[in-house]
Amino acid sequence: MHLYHHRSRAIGAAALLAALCGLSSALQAAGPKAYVGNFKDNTVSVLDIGAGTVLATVPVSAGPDGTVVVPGGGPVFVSGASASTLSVIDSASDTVAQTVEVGKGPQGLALTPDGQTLLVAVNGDDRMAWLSVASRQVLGSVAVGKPHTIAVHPDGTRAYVSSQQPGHFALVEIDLRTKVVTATLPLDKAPRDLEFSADGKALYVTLAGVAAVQEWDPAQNRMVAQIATGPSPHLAHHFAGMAFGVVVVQGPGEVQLFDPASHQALRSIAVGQQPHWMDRGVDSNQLLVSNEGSNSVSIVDLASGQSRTVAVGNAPRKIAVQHPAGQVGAVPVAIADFNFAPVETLAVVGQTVTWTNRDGAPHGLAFQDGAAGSDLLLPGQSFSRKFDGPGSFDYVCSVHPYMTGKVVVGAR
Ligand SMILES: [Cu+2]
Repeated sequence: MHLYHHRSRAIGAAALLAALCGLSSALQAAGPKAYVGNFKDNTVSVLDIGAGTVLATVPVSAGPDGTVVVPGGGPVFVSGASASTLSVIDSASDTVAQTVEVGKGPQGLALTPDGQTLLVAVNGDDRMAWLSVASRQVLGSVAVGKPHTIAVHPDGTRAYVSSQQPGHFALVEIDLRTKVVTATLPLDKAPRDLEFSADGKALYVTLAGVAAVQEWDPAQNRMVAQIATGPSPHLAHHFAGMAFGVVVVQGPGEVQLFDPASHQALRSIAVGQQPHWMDRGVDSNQLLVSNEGSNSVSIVDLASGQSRTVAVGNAPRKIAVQHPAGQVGAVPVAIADFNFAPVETLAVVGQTVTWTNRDGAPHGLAFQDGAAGSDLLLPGQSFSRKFDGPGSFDYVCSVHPYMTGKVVVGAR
């Protein structure tokens, strides 16, 4: 909580300065940032995407691997695959604010759609752990053999983990509500990465030694198609707002575009050597690709096929772009068994909380601050409220006033 206080003061001071000096347009011109882990330097390069420059080089835990940027100016989590810790970078100052012990050799990281929970593939300890983004406390873990990367379904209900357990390669499905393994889908080769399409209908999987991307149907837990690529595809995705899917192909050093419906390759764009990872840039035509073999990042315009190259540190692997807060999903609260679950909900400024009546009886919502609630929420119905400022917001069920709850909204 300390950190959040600190950050809100810093933002307040910057806004005041901008208002006094008429600098607001200059401040707005500062573009979004991207964070790239340099695996052999034990640093993260912070890029200004618009300017194509390196803003800062931040020392982090050894073997920077999984990287997650919490949208809207939240913290950046970087796993130290050669250590047992995560580095937490404050994205306002681009310095390490905290180092969190998570267990041996943490690799892939993933954020739940509500922005509240970070999932960690603790490879050396054979488990997937989860921690609170707000408190940075490890809350629990579930056994998974040699977990490598993690993909969360866009509806937030489940995660898939690539398991590189020798002799037992698999995709492991975990129910995120109960944190129980619900399926283990065997693979004949070691899985490399897995990503959900933005609509949640496809799970794209890459395997060691297979020159194709496998498309799995998460509704049926089976492989439904293969997309042929050049040698060594690493990461395939269909990002929100893009008309096509994209694959980083390490062998030829390119990004391949494909048609998600027909699974046919469309065209390829050359990037650097041994490209490792990618993220969607500031619009649906921009892609950022880390080039492990040429110590650079390519900022690719998918429409024209043109790209700019930015030099970074030694062996850049994971790259993640800082996206706006609007892309943080709503925080769900269930009304069940005449209780609000959770009773206390954490949110950030600008975030929406959605209550859904999962009981057999009608309930309602009355906020103590007088904001509009709902007199009657029938079973199955939902109510949403967006929180535009920080604070603590108490509420009760308007039908059963003994049912109480609270939303705590923190600054970003
Ligand atoms: Cu009630």
